[in-house]
Amino acid sequence: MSVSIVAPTYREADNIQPLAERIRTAMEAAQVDWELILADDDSGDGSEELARELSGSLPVRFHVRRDRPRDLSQSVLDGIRLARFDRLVVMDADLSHPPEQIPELLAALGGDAEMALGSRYAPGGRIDGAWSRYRTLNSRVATWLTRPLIRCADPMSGFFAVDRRRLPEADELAPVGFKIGLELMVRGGLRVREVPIRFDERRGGSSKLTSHQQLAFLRHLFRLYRYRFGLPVRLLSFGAVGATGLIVDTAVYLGLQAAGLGHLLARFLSFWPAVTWNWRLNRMLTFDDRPPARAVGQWTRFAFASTVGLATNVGSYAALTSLVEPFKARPLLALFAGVAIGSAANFAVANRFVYRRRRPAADDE
Ligand SMILES: Nc1nc2c(ncn2[C@@H]2O[C@H](COP(=O)(O)OP(=O)(O)O)[C@@H](O)[C@H]2O)c(=O)[nH]1
Ligand SMILES: [Mg+2]
Repeated sequence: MSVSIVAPTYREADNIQPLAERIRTAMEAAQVDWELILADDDSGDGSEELARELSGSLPVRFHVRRDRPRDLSQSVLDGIRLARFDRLVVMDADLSHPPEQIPELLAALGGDAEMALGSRYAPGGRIDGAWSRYRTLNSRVATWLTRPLIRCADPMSGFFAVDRRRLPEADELAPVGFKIGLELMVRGGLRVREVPIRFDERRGGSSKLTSHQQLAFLRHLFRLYRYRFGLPVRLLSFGAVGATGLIVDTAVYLGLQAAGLGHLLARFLSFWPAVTWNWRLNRMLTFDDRPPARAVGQWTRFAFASTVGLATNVGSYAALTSLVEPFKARPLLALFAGVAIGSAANFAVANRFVYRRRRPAADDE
């Protein structure tokens, strides 16, 4: 049996040698042929030199991504591409994931299990070392947020075994940040078998899990929800963006009047910053899976979509209050209905013509 072990690293110089040695001991005992690929993000802490030295006596390879924002998931995907064997194990390099349990993961793979997941929360799993209450809560909340996507006790674990041939193609994946395992499970639709593990406190170095990473996680979750649930998630996102746009609209409208402008002019002018705000946020979030388009053209199309939305909004208000019996006596209800219908029209045009699925030739950079 043979396995490629991929460990993402960022400034793990203290841990690389003990990691490689513990893997060697464990693999020799289990008679597994192995290689360790350190998927590094240009740590610049001597890891590279160290790995080169180790590679004289152990099957250790070092891969560096340079000149790109660092990203654990992308590093792991690079490592997977480079692997010599199809049977893969992904694990952290900080000795949180015990190399001694790699054989158990490999044994759990196969049959109807397409991924064997090292699980801290499955019965029998445990966490050594004192976690702060904040860290525990954080981990629990993050796990709970994945419930609609995947049914397993520890989907956030970064310790797993998979067969490369079962993985989705790289262009079907869009992970950001730390949770490559979750990405593979959800987009690959992999059947998961959990193996309880003993999770250790990291040995040397320091954790890279920052608030920036947590934000990246929310973004990653959003992408996975959109992947899994499609239109409703896109609509929700579009609606939430619209609600923030309304705040911009109102603030500018009030600000301009405070500066001495008349209310009609203020109303006309405040529409544009709000449109611009919405266009930008939808580009960054709601439709960030669509191919990139030139900003000016896309803004113009979005402004058009918003005008259609506004016209539909006001138009349906007028129609409902003058033609439809229950609304005649309830103008506020008609206002809400107008907002809903207008937003739907806005969305429909944006979805079809603004953030286009495929890039038409005329819009090429
Ligand atoms: N390539 C790469 N590896 C990373 C990056 N951030 C963290 N890692 C590695 O990913 C693993 C888990 O990160 P860690 O900081 O221990 O996160 P924590 O276990 O959630 O505290 C470790 O092996 C890190 O060295 C990154 O930006 N790029
Ligand atoms: Mg760690």
